[in-house]
Amino acid sequence: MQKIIFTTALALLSGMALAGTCDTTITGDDAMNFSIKNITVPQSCKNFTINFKHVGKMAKKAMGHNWVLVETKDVNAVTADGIKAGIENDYIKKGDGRIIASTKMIGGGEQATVSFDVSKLTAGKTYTFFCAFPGHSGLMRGTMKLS
Ligand SMILES: [Cu+2]
Repeated sequence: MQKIIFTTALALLSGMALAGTCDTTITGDDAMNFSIKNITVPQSCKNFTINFKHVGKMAKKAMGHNWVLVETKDVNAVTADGIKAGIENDYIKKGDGRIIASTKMIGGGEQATVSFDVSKLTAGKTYTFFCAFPGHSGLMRGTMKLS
C-alpha cells in the first residue's frame, strides 16, 4: 500500500514538472506592466501555453490587455493595423497572418489562455509579445525565443 502511494506521488510530481516547462503565467496590471519580459520556449514542447491574467481593476475599454505574439520585425505594422481594427476586434486585424498567437482582450480580474504550436517558432529568430491596446505596446512588451 505504501509503495503504491509513493509511486503515485512520484508520477504526479513528474507530471507537474513536465507540464511546467511548456506553459507560463503572465499578468498585466492597471499600470501597463507585464509581469515577465522574457519567455524561453523549450524546443521539446509540442505546444506552449500562455496563462494570461489581468490583475488590475480597470475595465476593458479603459485598460484592456491582451497578449499577442509576432516576429519582432512585425510589431509596429501589426500594432498600427490593430488600432484601425478597433476595440470590437480586440485591436487585432481580422485574419492577420503575421500573428503567431493571441489572447482575447480582457479587463481587470479576467483571464485568458492561448496555446500555440511550437513548430511555428524558428531557432535564432526573435519574437516579441505585446499588448495591442492603443498606447500600451511601448511598455507592455517582451521577447520570446526558442531554446
Ligand atoms: Cu494593455
